[in-house]
Amino acid sequence: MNKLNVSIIGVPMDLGQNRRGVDMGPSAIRYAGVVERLKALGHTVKDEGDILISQTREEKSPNTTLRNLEQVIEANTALANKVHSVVTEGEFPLVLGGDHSIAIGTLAGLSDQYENLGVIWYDAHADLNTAETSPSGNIHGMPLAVSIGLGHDDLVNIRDFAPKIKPENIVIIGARSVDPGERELIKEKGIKVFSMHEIDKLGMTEVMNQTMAYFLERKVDGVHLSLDLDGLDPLYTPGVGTPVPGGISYRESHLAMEMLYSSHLITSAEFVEVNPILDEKNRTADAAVALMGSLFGESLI
Ligand code: 6HN
Ligand code: MN
Ligand code: MN
Ligand code: MN
Repeated sequence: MNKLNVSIIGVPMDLGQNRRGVDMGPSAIRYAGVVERLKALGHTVKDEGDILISQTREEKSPNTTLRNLEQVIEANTALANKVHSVVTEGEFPLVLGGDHSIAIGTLAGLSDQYENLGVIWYDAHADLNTAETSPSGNIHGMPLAVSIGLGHDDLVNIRDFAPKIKPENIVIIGARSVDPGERELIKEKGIKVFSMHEIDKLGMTEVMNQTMAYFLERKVDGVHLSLDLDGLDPLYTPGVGTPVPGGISYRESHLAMEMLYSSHLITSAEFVEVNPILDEKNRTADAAVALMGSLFGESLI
C-alpha cells in the first residue's frame, strides 16, 4: 500500500443479530479517531457517512427463520452499490460495522471489480451458516456462506449475480467456535482455516506467511480483509455481541496487520461487530482504530 484514497463507509447495522447497540459501532470508531489516524499516515481520507438502516425490527420475517430478512437485504443492497461506486472511482473502501451481516453487501459491491478476489476472514466464527444449519437465525452468522452462493436467494443474488467469491479464495483466521454444519461445509468446499490451534502451534508470523503464500499461489488480484473484533480475545475487545474466550492476542493482531501492510495485498477492508453498549470505555473501538493504524502503515519506530 502506498498513499491511498480511503473512503470510509459507516454501516450502523444491528439487524443481523439480537444484541442491541452494535448499530453504534461506526460512531464509536469515528470517535476513536479513525480519520485522524489514517490522515496522519499520509493517506487522503473521505468520510462518506452512513448507509441508511431501517429502524423497524420485525424479528422473524414471515415465511422464513431468518431474522429481519427484508431489512438486511435492503441495507446490503444499498451498501453494495456504495462500495461498488467507491471502488470504480479507484478509492480504497474501509467499511465500519455494524454486525457482520454487512459483509454480504461489501463483497457484493467489490467482487465484480475483480477476476479472482481473495478474502481474509479474521473471526472467532466461520460465518458459514445457512437457514438450515444456523443455530440462531441470525444473518451475521451467514455472510461467508451467502458470498459463496449458499443461502436465501435474495441475499445470494444482491446486485444480480452469484457467487461473489470462490471458497478456495477464502482464508479464515482465529476460528474457535464453529457449528457442525459449518464444519461440514469447510471440509466439503476445502476452505482454508487457521484455527486457534494452528495459531498456537505455528505462531502468527507463520500463519500470515502461509496466508500470503496461499493467495499468491491462487493468483488473486485483490484481497479483502473482513475483521470481526471478536477474532481477538475478549480480554482486549470486550465490546462484541458473541465473545469467545481463547482468542488472538492484541499484539498478534497488530503483527498480522503489519505483515498485511508490508505485503501490499489488501485492497479493501471492513471492521465489524463493535458494540459500544457492551464495551468498557470504548476499548473495542480503540483497538479497531489501532489495528487500522497498523494495516495502513504505522510502525513502532
Ligand atoms: N459473528 N455461529 C453462530 C451463529 O449464530 O450462527 C454465531 C455467529 C456469530 C457471527 O460473530 O459475526
Ligand atoms: Mn463474524
Ligand atoms: Mn461493475
Ligand atoms: Mn465472530
